Amino acid sequence: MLAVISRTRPATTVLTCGTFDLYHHGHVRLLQRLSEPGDELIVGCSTDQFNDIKGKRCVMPFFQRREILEACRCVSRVIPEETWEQKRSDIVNYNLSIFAMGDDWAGHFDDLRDLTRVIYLPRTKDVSTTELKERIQQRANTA
Ligand code: C2G
Repeated sequence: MLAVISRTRPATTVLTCGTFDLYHHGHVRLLQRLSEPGDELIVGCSTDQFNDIKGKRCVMPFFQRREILEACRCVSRVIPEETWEQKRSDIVNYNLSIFAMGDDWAGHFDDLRDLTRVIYLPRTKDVSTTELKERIQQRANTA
């Protein structure tokens, strides 16, 4: 017999955004934590053009970073992040309950609080894409 799931409360949808270059366990832990409060976790992945605007030099192109995020069990959907401003329309279009980032962005997106809940989670210590790049460079220099 088919079980009918009646949802008594509206779905909780969470959005976070990032570059997610050289995907590491800091990214994994953030996304796992963000998938807990909600029914759906949407990840805005910065396009290569937007990274140029952000002044970020990426190792992996957008399509690879997107593919990795889409393969994560805790991620429901990946959307391209193309501008700083698009968050406001994303919040409305996806009917978001929560916008969340790691606390290295604490305060940066408080202006979105008129539209939705904004939270900042503690970053995972001792790992970053920049640090990984340096470690790879050191290995290359000593190889
Ligand atoms: N992060 C984390 N722990 C780490 C490293 C990163 O929790 N050790 C989190 C960051 O706080 C961020 C997310 O992982 O919330 C993605 O980090 P980046 O790829 O560095 O994202 P960034 O380039 O800062 O882009 O519009 C927002 C921007 O797109 C953010």
